[in-house]
Amino acid sequence: MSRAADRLAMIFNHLDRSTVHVAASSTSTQVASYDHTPALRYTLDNDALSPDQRLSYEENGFILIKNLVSEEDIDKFRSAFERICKGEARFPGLVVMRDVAIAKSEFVLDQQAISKLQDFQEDPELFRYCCLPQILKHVQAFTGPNIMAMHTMLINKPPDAGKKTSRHPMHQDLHYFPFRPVDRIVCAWTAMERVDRRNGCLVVLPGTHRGSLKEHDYPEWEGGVNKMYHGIRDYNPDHPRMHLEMEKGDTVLFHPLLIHGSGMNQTQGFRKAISCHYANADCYYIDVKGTTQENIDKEVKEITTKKYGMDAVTFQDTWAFRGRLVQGERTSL
Ligand SMILES: O=C(O)CCC(=O)C(=O)O
Repeated sequence: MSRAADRLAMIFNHLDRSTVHVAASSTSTQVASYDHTPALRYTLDNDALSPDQRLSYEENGFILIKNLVSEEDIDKFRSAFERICKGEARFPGLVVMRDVAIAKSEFVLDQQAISKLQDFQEDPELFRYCCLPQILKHVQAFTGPNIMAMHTMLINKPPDAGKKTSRHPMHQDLHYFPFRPVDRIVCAWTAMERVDRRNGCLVVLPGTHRGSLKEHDYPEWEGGVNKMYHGIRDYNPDHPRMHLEMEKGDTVLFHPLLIHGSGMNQTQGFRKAISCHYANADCYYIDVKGTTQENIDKEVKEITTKKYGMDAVTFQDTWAFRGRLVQGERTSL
C-alpha cells in the first residue's frame, strides 16, 4: 500500500472507531458509505497535517497547534505594533481602528486607543508573521502550494469600558470574502499572550463549517458595535460552543464558515492576537450581487469612495490590491 493510502486507511479506521460520519452496522455498509461520502473534503492529501489533525479539522472546522510561533517573534511583532501606535511607523494601506466606546474627541494615537490594525501587508516586520515557514507548512494542507495572504490583522482587544463593545459578534469570515472556493481558504490566528475567558478568547461553534454562509448584519447592541463587526442574525444559541484558551504562540487554524466570535475583555490588559487569512492563489473572484454578501459589498464600496475618492473600485479590487503571494505562484487572485 502507498504511504497516502496507508494514511487514508488510518483516517478511515479512526472515523470508523469514533463513528463520526456514518453509523453503519456492517463492514460492507461502512465501506459503501465511505465510497459515497467524501470523508476528506476540507483538507488536502499532501502530508502537511497528521491524520489526527486532518480528522479533527474535517469534523470540527479548526485545529489548535500549541507553541507554533516563538516568543521571540511575538515580541518583535509587539514592538512593531507599538511603533505604529506611537506614530513612529506608517505603511500604505494600513487601517488603524479604535473601539466604538472611545469618543472621537478623546482619540489619541497610542496603544490605549487602538483596537485593531488591518492590512499590514506593507509592514515588513508584521508581514513576516504571514510568511513564517511553520505556519505555511500547515496552511498548505488547506490551500495547496500556491498561497496568497489575503487579509492581515493585529487585534488589540481593549479592556471593556462597561458597554460590552469589546465583544466580537458571532460570525463567519466568508461573509467578507468575494472569492472561492471556500474550502481553499483558511485563517491562522495566533495568541500574542495567554488568552482565556477573562480577557475574551475566541469562541467557536465546532462543526458549523459544514453549513452554509448565513445572513450577517450589525447586531442591535445597546452600547454600540465596532465598524464592520457584522454578526450572524440566526445561529443556534444551543449549539455546543468551545472557548479556545491559548498560551502565547499557540495558533488556531480555522475554516471561513466556522461560526466564531470573542467575548468581552474583563481585565485591565489589552488582549493581543495576530492573524492572517490565506487562500489558494487559484481561487477566483465571484459577483456577490443577489447574495447575503450584498450588504458588505455596499459598505466596503462606500468606505473606499469616502477614503480614496474612487467610486470605480469594486469589492473584489479591494482584495486584489491587498493580497500578497507568500508561496508558489500568483495564478489568479
Ligand atoms: O480576535 C478576536 O477577538 C476575533 C477576531 C475575529 O474573529 C475577526 O476579526 O474576524
